[in-house]
Amino acid sequence: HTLGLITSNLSLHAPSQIAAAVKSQASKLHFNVVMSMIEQPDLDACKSAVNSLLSQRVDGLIVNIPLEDEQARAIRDMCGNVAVLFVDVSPELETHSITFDATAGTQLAVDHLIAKGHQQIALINGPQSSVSARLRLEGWQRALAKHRLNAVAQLQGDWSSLSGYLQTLALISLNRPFTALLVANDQMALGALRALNESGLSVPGQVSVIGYDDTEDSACFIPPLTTIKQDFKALGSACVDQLTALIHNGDLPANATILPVSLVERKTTA
Ligand code: IPT
Repeated sequence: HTLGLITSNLSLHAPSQIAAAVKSQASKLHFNVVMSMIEQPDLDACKSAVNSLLSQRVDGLIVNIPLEDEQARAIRDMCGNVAVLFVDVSPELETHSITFDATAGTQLAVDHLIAKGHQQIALINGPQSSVSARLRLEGWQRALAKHRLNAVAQLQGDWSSLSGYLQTLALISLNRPFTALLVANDQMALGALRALNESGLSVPGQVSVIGYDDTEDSACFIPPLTTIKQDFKALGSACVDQLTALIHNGDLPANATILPVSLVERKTTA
C-alpha cells in the first residue's frame, strides 16, 4: 500500500516535521509514502501534484497545502474514489480534515500575556493567503477584544525567520510602544528575537515574545521560546490512522477532527 503526501515547502520547520511524522507512522503500518512538494502554494501546482501522485497509484492522499474551500473541493473531486485528507483548510469545510484548534491556541497566548499585566501588544501574523494564518489573526483579535484591547500594531511576514526579523525592525521603527509581541510561528519569532536584541530591547525584560508551533528548535532559542504547541507528531499519526481507516472502510461521512494545542511556557515571557 502507498500513501501520497502533498506538502508545502519543506524548508519550513512545521511541514518538514509533519512529513517526518507521517513517514514514521506509515512505516509502522507498512505503508510506503510518496511525496510531492509545492514551493509556493498555488491551486494549479497542487492539481499537478495530485495528478502525478494518482498516476503513481497511491491508495490515499494527505494534502498539507493551505487551500480555500472551493480549492479543496476541486482537489477532492479530482481524487474520485481515492481517499483524501486535508490538514490546512478551514475546520468548517465539509470534508475529511485534521487541523489544530486555532481559537484555543490564540486565546491561550493572549490570556498568558494579560495575566502577566501586558496591555500594549503587537502582532506579527503569517501570510494572509494562508487559511491558518488568517485563523490565528482572527483568534488573537477576538481574544484581545474580550479584554477590551486592540493590538498596538499588526504586521505580516511570510513564515520565514528573515521575515520575522524584518517585520520586527519595521515594528520598532513605527515608534508605537509595545511590551509584548505575538508571533504567528516560531521561525518568525526567531527573527523577532534577533531584531529585538540588535535594537537593544531585552526579552523578556522590556518585551515578551510568544511564538506558535513549538517546533523542535524552539527550546534552544536565546532565550528559550514561550510558544503554543501544535503536536506535529500527533498530527502525523492521526493523519495516517484516519487515512488508512478511509482506505479500508471505503467512503465514510466527512469528519473534521480538531486537535488540541497547549501553552509551553519558557523564558521569553514575564
Ligand atoms: C503551519 C505552521 O504553523 C507555520 O509555521 C508554517 O510552517 C505553515 O504551516 C506552512 O504552511 S502548520 C499547518 C498544518 C497549518
